[in-house]
Amino acid sequence: MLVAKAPPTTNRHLLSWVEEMARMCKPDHVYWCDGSDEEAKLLTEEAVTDGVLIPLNGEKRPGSYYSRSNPNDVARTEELTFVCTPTKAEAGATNNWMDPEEARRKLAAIFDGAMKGRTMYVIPYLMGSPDSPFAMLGVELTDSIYVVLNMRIMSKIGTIALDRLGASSDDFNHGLHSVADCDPERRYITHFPQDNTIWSVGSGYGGNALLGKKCLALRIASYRAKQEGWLAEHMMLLEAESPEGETHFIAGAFPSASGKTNLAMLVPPPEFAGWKLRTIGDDIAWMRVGEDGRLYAVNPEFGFFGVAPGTNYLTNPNAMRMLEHDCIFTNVALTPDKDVWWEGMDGPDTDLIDWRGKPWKRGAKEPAAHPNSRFTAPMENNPSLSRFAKDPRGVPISAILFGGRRSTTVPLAVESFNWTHGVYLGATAGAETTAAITGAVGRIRRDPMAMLAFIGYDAGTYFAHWLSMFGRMKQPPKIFLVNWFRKSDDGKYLWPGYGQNMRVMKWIIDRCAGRAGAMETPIGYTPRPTDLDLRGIDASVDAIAAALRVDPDEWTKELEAHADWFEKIGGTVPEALRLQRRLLLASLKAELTN
Ligand code: OXD
Ligand code: MN
Repeated sequence: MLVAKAPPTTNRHLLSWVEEMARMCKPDHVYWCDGSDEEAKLLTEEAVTDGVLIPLNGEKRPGSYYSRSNPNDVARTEELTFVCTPTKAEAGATNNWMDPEEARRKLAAIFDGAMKGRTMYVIPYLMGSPDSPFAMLGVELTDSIYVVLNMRIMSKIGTIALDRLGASSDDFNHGLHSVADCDPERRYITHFPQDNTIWSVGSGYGGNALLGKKCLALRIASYRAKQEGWLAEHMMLLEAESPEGETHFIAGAFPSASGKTNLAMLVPPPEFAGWKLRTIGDDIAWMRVGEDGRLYAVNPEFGFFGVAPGTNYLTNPNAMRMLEHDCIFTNVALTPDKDVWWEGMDGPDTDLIDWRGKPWKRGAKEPAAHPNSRFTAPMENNPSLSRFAKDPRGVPISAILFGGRRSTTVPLAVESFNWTHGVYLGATAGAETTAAITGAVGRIRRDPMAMLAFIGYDAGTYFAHWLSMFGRMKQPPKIFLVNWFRKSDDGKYLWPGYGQNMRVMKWIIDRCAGRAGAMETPIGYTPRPTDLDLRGIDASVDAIAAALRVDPDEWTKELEAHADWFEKIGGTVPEALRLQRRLLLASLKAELTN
């Protein structure tokens, strides 16, 4: 049993805020987390006693636990996520907006007494390396023991964060979270960028409840980055070392659930023996211009909160090894001997218990694991972790990739002509909607820089900020648009994907080093099949040529759709991007009339 002790800080800003929030939420106890292993052991025991966690098979998954959420609470809820800036214009057309006063009033009514009979856990936490001047501090108050145990994996919690805060600073994110009655009608994820505050109520789901991740490290951080001249982005970070010992660092923005984690843990095919690819991050990158004028990136997280279904020894062997011990699994399926299973794994050999806790017969139509079921894994578990993963200075980025799932139009890889054009490619990137996102399946959802759900302010102003970064850099990274998901007319993927993406990565690296060829097209430089190392690939030349093709008709339509997208964002879209669109359209027209 955890015993509440006196607050381990004299910081009066923190103490008075915690008191004020406790007065509103009325918990029975307030417990300050110190982040120790002893505390984690006691919290885990309590979570098991309360039925929040189920211990998994100690031989098959040592140190690992299983959790099942309320079936109404299985994903981020973008429609209930708000940016509460003083004016609606500051939040822009792509965010839900609520007046800050109104939001506080509305949520205070739900928080009022929401923690009666519960404990309020105070989690001081740090995002970013403790030695880095760029780390960000937050304090999350929550009534969820599941949140505490996940935050412990995803950030550095407890004394380490309080020490960094010190006795007098009020520069910390004020995060308040309660699962309350987990009623979707009373669920709100609200951000107050000007006050460095987050209030989240009614959901225990990771992206809504682990406030250090999407809420702080992306929405609030992107707002701050705009004020301070850096970038907080939804990007994986990868180290690639060639057999000759040349190292490049690559950042890649891809919409949720489109293979970002797999790319961050890529295992090259046998023809690329000697190449070493290592993970720095799988979801978030903070990037600043270094003294040498290059763009340096850090991953502020300490763990991976990834989608389980589809992960297997073929798609992501490093992730499978990472998940062998000391993880938390949420909403996957359970085997009779208390191991985990999800769609995409071999088998199952037996009937299962599904993510709702119901018996599941082999061959049943309904998935056994929820499609958005998750693992939470400590960073050190990853066998491909880069030694630079927690370098406080970050790593210098050679290339930035923007991607998305597009079955047509977007070639396997395009290198931008320049920074402005690269920003344009990112600002107009999109992905086809899948069954996991509400709305018509197969429609293009524009997801600029994969940040649609995470820009903490107006999207047009965000594009202008991206453009302005160019002037701060002496050696800007090259920008590429990639698409692993293009299909043939009969619906087959043209490119094999996964580990084979190494071939595209190598071309990208070689372009950065000025070594590889490319073809100039109206929309950017694309590799010709001969520019790619295709030794041993299991795909036809025709399919690869089709994956690489720029079709002027398709692109004319695409650019027309970009006009609608810019229209939707409104008057803050920078003129440089509007002009860029017209320029690209003019080159396409010229090509079509030739
Ligand atoms: C996401 C995630 O939804 O990383 O993007 O969880
Ligand atoms: Mn993500």
